[in-house]
Amino acid sequence: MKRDFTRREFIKISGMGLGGLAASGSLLKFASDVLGSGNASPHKVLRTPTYCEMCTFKCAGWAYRLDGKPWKIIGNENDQHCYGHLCTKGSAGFGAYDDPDRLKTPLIRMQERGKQVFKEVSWDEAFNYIASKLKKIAKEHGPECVALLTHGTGGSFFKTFLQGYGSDNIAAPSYANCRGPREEAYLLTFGDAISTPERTDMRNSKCIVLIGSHIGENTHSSQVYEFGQAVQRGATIITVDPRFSVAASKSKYWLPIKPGTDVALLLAWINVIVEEELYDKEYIKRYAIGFDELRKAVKDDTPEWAYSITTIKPEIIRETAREMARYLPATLIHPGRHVVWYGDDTQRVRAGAVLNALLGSWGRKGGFFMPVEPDIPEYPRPQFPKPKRSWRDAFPGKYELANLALSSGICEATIPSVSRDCNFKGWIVYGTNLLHALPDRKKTIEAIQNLELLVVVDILPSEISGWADVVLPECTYLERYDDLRTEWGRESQIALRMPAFKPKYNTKPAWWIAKQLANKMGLGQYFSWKNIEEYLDYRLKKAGSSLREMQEIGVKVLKRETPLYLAKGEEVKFDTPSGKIELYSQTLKDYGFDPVPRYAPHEEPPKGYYRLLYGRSPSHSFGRTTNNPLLTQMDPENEIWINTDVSKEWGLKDGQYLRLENQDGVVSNRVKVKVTERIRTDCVYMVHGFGHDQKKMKRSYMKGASDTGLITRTKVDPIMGGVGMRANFVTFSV
Ligand SMILES: Nc1nc2c(c(=O)[nH]1)N[C@H]1C(S)=C(S)[C@@H](COP(=O)(O)OP(=O)(O)OC[C@H]3O[C@@H](n4cnc5c(=O)[nH]c(N)nc54)[C@H](O)[C@@H]3O)O[C@H]1N2
Ligand SMILES: Nc1nc2c(c(=O)[nH]1)N[C@H]1C(S)=C(S)[C@@H](COP(=O)(O)OP(=O)(O)OC[C@H]3O[C@@H](n4cnc5c(=O)[nH]c(N)nc54)[C@H](O)[C@@H]3O)O[C@H]1N2
Ligand code: SF4
Ligand SMILES: [Mo]
Repeated sequence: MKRDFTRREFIKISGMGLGGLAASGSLLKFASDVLGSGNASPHKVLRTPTYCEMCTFKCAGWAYRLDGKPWKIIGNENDQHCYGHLCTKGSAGFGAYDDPDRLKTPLIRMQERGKQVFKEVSWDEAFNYIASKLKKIAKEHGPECVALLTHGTGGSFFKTFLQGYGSDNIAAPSYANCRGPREEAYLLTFGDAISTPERTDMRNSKCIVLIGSHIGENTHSSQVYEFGQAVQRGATIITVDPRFSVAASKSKYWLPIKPGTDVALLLAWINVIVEEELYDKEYIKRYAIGFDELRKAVKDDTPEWAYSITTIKPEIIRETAREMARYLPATLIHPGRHVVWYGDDTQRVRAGAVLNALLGSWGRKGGFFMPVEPDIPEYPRPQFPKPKRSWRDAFPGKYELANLALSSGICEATIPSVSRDCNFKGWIVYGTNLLHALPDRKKTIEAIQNLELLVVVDILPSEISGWADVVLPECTYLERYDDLRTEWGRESQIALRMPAFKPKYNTKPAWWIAKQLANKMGLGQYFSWKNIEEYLDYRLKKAGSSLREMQEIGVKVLKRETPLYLAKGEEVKFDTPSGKIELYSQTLKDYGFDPVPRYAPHEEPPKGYYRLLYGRSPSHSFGRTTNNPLLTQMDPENEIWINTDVSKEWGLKDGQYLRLENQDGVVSNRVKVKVTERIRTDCVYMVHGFGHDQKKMKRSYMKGASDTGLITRTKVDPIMGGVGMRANFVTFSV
């Protein structure tokens, strides 16, 4: 197949030189200048609104066709997820559309699971197969024994399907394996979550503290954009990271902390701010409870104490604490995003939340703004049946502070055990490659082997699809409508995704798949709309717009009725049990946890081993883009970062290949060595999303190594079940 872009053309469009951020609006002008406008032009330029699905941040943009062919995708300037700037991956959306390895037609498994022997079937055959299995499971075990594992927009239609069927067991790895502890920590402290996009007011911050968050490599557009604005304004950036990240390179202070010891640093900062009385006294007095208990708890957590644990010098800890206080309340301790590190993650993030409270940054300019979101009624449908059981029943007395279902919990509860009266029998998997997203692959495969039905809805023959009984090929986001984007932010906004192209091959959008399957199951009443246009138009009219208007504008900004920040001296009731910001959490105490975060040491790497750290490439989203024809040209494989001294000790050279072996004897694929001063000597680092072992994804097959494969050990957060994945150590096998 002929591709539509050359590499050079793509790099130009995606603006790689700008730290992963793409240029945008000006290209539009370029288009009309070069091509002429009006009837005289020999070329036809058409644009349709979309929001991006290259990751799940949903930046709104425009997909351009030139003479009917893919041309470029750029950001929508009214969009608060991206401010008109898509990241490199977002600009490469046509690569997903054009990938010749895409799933092309529904498949049913013919031989044992994992052998990948499938027959091509019609949609109707696939639906008949799934419907008969689902009916059997409902009859024999109850509909609650089916779970939906989902990540991505179209998943919402399968949620409706599953709830109509009678199960509420809906989980996303982006909770237990990503940001769950963050949401729970902020709920416990301030009574509200951080969510997506983050309510961080970085564009106005005077001081930003990044604990691990590697913004710039993590390229969520508005986060990078606002961070960039802060850097340009000369805000103080303090980055805590064992690795000299891109963010660290923009920072006034880089604190190369010993991995796993951040709680000690955070407590020492709290100690300095409390003991030197640098906190926002009026704010704390008015809004917070538990200050005296906090002061008592951190009394001995001095910078000198923290030095021996973190390796960060006491004078630097004091200096950075004073710097934070100097700019309060416009100081932001960034809450992080992928926070499942060491199993004490809710407490670590809570220590940051407590620090934010002391600095008075919640609800204040330069700290955290008060987000708003559109309130659009659902399309009318009957009440869902009330499930008799939930995933929680599989874990009596555990993870009671989790507010969402745990993907890892569902996986565990699928493996038969005498202590459970029901195990999961069916999974519907939408847009999540569980063999890369969940650690401990052996366990994931064991769970899968105990299923009576595994349905995978994907665009690519991902590893998880290889284990499916039925594979349903979705069309890419550029070929479909989806539900409205209604995420919160500074403004209340609605964004529309509509097709730029007809679906290629025999692929279909999620809304169609879920609706057809519902009809087959006799659940059509939950999808009573005629087609997606009618569904969207109904909802949009309720919000004072219409499908027609949205097709023109892409993003609708609704009037904001409430202030962005707290007013001076405003009385506020926080949504916590006490109605105040809880520096001391009685809830945690009641559940048997530390009411004020405390430090506990983590296991050290054995001699000759290094802690395995992982993160993001600016030009890939997890493993979902590592087969993208445009992006693989830029970043074809990952590397293992090894400190220069360590490389000398082992006689390793930059650019050579080796294998990694973890503490349990698991050996990785071959991976290229990057010798660098930019990482400590006690750890190594790699980008997640490489090392695919799915032959059908030709460009990514066996390219680089998989961090997931090496993560056989986890540390589960006892508070909410988040799965800490940085508990693994590797050595080199040359
Ligand atoms: N080892 C390790 N594990 C991790 C992480 C890590 O860094 N290291 N990161 C964690 C984090 S932060 C998160 S959020 C999770 C994310 O992990 P996942 O939830 O698995 O997310 P992705 O990898 O983005 O999902 C990929 C799947 O969605 C498919 N897909 C892409 N677009 C579409 C579409 O439009 N429709 C459908 N139906 N499918 C589509 C892709 O082909 C791919 O199979 O992983 C977590 N797990
Ligand atoms: N380009 C791109 N951008 C993305 C994504 C993507 O796939 N690609 N995924 C998105 C998603 S869903 C998420 S959740 C985010 C994840 O991105 P973030 O939330 O920003 O990153 P983390 O995975 O928490 O952290 C990675 C960093 O933590 C450092 N680190 C490792 N161990 C420690 C430690 O013990 N202490 C400290 N202080 N630092 C440590 C690593 O060196 C690395 O720099 O990125 C989002 N943005
Ligand atoms: S951050 Fe990038 S990949 Fe993610 S939605 Fe935005 S443009 Fe797309
Ligand atoms: Mo994530």
